[in-house]
Amino acid sequence: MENRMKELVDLLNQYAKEYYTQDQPSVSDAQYDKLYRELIDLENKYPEFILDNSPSHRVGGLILSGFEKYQHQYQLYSLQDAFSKEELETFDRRVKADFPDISYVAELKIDGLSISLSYEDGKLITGATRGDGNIGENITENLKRVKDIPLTLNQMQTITVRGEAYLPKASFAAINKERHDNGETEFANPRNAAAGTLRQLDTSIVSKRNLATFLYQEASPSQADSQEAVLENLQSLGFSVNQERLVTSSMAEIWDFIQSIQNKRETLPYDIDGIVIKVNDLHVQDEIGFTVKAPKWAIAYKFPAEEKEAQLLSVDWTVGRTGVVTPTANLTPVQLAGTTVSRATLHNVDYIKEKDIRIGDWVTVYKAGDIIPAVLAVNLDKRKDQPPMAIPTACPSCGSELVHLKEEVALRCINPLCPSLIQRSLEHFASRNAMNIAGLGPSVVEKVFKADLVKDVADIYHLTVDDLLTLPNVKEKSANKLYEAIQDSKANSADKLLFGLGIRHVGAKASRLMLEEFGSLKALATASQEAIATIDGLGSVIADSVASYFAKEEVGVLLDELEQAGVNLDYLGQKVAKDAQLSGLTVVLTGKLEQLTRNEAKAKLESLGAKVTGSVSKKTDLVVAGSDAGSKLEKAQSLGIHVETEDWLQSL
Ligand code: 1X8
Repeated sequence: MENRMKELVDLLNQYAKEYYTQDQPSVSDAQYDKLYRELIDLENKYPEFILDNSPSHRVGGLILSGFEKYQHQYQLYSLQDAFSKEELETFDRRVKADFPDISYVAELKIDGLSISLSYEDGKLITGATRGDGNIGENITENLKRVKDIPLTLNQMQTITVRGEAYLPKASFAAINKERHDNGETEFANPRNAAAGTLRQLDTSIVSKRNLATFLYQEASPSQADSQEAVLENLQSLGFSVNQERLVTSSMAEIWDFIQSIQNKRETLPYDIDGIVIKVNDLHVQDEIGFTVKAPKWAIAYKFPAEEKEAQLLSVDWTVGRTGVVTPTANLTPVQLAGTTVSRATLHNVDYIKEKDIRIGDWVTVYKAGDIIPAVLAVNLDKRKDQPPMAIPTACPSCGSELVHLKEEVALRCINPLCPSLIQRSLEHFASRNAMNIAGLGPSVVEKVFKADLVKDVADIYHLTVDDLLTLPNVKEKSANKLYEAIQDSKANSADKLLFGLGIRHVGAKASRLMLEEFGSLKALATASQEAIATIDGLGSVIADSVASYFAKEEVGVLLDELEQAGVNLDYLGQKVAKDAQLSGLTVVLTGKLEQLTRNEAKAKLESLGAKVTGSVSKKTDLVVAGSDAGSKLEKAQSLGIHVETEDWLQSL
């Protein structure tokens, strides 16, 4: 029996490897399933013979309660970046000044998540995320469910290896399609999807998604003499190793390699974001050494942001809450950095005029900051005889004349009664960092506005449950909830209200500073521009804007209406703080929070009187640490500072 079980395990592992990493299965799914069932039957009968590397360890859901921190035995380093041929040549000269005869290995830089795997006597013991390079998270159970990570090695070695976990482009597309069909939010790119998957507390989700890996480093001291030998060794131990690489002493050849990879980047089944170049000889690596953060014997060439050509079909002009009218391009769909893009920002009118962008043009599109699609330039060679783009002169929402203020790039609707502007303002008023009225998002705002129930922010406080029940598709439960949320918001500290009014240039922080100083909205409303401008951290632009806002007659009327409706106009921040639980304490937040956003946690701490700062020092009284907390937590521990959890914060 034992022999048959071993045979089955070896066969199944071999087939899985063919299927997942070589993309050439030698047996059908049905044949695989048959063998797998035979193995499971045997394992059920003879649990004492279950092998460490049985594929049965990879399935079966576990619900974890969280991830523990994992202190890396060997630090994970970052890489120095290069963005041009010149920077690579500088690197090459520096290395060769001391070691003229060395060669390099150029490898693909995988756009995934760095992982570290530790094996003892050939058996996988822990798998962890990179974290800050010193402390990561122990995600062993999830990594065991990544099918190309060997549970046991081909030799009984004790070794720690490093690599990248990624989601193949095709799997990413399939997951997003499913999420789309289920009405769930889609992942922005394969990297985010991979990160989201590895942070799942339900391990069965990892089993379902086809995460894969490429290993490229031995972190524990290596027997090998060169990086090339390390890669060969990793492969013979059973790891997935990327085959696309070049060993050469010539930076010119590396540059050609970079070009050739860049040309076929799109056809690769996974995302890459550059090429890593390492000194091949490990002994020379040792001699060259490290900076605090990165090895001096390696450099990462980063590809320029991906660009695609698409045809500009039409432009939507939309009015924001400040009246600014922004153009968005509708494009022929293109694949860009992992997603399908069919809309992209055109920024503003001046941008369109300056580049003379016309409907029907072929334009290059890229993702700014790798996330937001934007139009970069026009391909004039492909222009036919389109006329220049018609710039609207009337507001697309209310039809009133638009203005193009001097010194502004934007086109504005200055009609304070513009429906679009009012709806955006109401959305802003209800948003999280303003009055935080849950349930009053864009679709409900549109409904109450169209039903003539709400024309300005004060009207929100006159809404009754019966009013809400007249709206299309609003049921009793949600009407009651929204009504309660509106009532609750009346008690907010007035800095939330001030921010919610959406005065130009006035953000959440400026709102708080002004109310700390003046104590109430009424006092601020009668303050002079000069008095406001003296507040530390504010400038004359904000002061001008605030003073002229409150000078308007209709604003006075609005404040009266809010007050009559029972909305609090006083600043509550300090008052609460004086005798509050955390009064006078300096608190640092670190790590990822699960239940609160960082802003909410900060607001809660501040409402309890704490001062929240960004870095840990001897002056820190308390650290609240979420998951994945790194150097700040370590520092707190070394200084003997009291540490609390998010649950503790929630319990206050
Ligand atoms: C990060 C990465 C490296 C490699 C591939 N992909 C990455 N994301 C490689 O060496 N082939 S090395 C690395 C690092 O050292 N931070």
